[in-house]
Amino acid sequence: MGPAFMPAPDAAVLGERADLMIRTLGAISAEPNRLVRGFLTPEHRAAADLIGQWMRTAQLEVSEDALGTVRGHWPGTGSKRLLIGSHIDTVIEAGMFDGPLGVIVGILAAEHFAKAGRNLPFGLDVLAFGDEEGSRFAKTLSSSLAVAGQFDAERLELTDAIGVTLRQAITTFGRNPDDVAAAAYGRDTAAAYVEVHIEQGPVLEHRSQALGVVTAIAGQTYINVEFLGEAGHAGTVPMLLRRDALAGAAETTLLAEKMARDTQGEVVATVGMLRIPNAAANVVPGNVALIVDIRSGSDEARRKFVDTFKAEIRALADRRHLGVTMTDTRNVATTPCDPALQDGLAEAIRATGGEAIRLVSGAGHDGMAMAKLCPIAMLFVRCRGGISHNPAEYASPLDMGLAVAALIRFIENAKF
Ligand code: HGY
Ligand code: MN
Ligand code: MN
Repeated sequence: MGPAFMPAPDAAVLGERADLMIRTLGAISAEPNRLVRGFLTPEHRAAADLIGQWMRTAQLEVSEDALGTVRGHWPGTGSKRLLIGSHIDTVIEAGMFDGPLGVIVGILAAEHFAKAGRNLPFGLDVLAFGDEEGSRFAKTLSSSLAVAGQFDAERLELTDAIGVTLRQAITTFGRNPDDVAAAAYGRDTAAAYVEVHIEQGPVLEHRSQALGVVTAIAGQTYINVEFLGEAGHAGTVPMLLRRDALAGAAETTLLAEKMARDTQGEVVATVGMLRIPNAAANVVPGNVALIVDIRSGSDEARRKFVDTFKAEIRALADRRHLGVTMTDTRNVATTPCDPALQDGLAEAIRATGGEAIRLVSGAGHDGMAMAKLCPIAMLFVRCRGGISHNPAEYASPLDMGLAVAALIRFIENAKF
């Protein structure tokens, strides 16, 4: 069982260590002046190697699966394992904390038990996933879905922007695509999954709380909308005779914003990607595609929003004499966090002096995939100004240290 005495975790010291690790990992990027780390890229390889090194230093047993997920294992006296993880891939021009914070806090918490030689009744597995952001291949969460035993082999044929398939990218990364199935945990092994993540919103800061408990991960609908009008000469086509696809896309973007604002926060909608093939300043755009990201903590509210939104798009396309196609490329239900695990995290936060407020996550996470394997929970860490997916993203060393202390407390009290 190891020594009865274990030093109480020192949040300030742990926070400084976490901060140094975050900055060291944050320097691994495809570009010198901004953080870009895509799935199965050389930067992912370098980051995975660094994570593996930290896990070994923490006295964890390190392995890597076919999708590049690095695992650090600390054995327990029983066969079940508590899975702790997050992702190490990033969006383009990312912040350093989104993803890596959860892996680093997991390593520091597992190290607390490993260095004390304390074998709990369950094992600890820290997981560093490489594909949460979906910034390289169209479908995301491939690595956590594989761990959850839900990887669809068709994904191997997905191609990135230069035509490289996921299958080829796995091989280039040094892994074997035929081994994907071996990445999955058995349901009898995976007791639960806990993810620590920067909040990426302003609630904890507004409530002066370092930590919070997530109640659910908002459901998501992605709609690819494509308008077909008529390209024309910007100087000669009279305004009333135009079939301007970009004007249709612009009206759609403003419609999404207005409809979402009218829900008073129940639904959020974003157009973050718009494509104008053969764009030119002196050409009336004849073809424009956009992706609409729609999220809500309520599946019913999101479904109603999407139905109304699509009807309004068809009406505006008719008014503008545009053709329009709409394809749902993502439809993910709201993912609830396990109530008992939430209570365990709440008790741990209170033990570190917090109020343990509870909130919905508007951002998506690997927990959406892991919930298909086992009960999940998420611990949020205060995010300065609520800014994320932005180099200004920041969590303080002390808040990160409190997250480690709370996770240690959660693990000590957990019963699986
Ligand atoms: O889109 C999301 O919510 C996540 O950051 N991938
Ligand atoms: Mn993100
Ligand atoms: Mn994330």
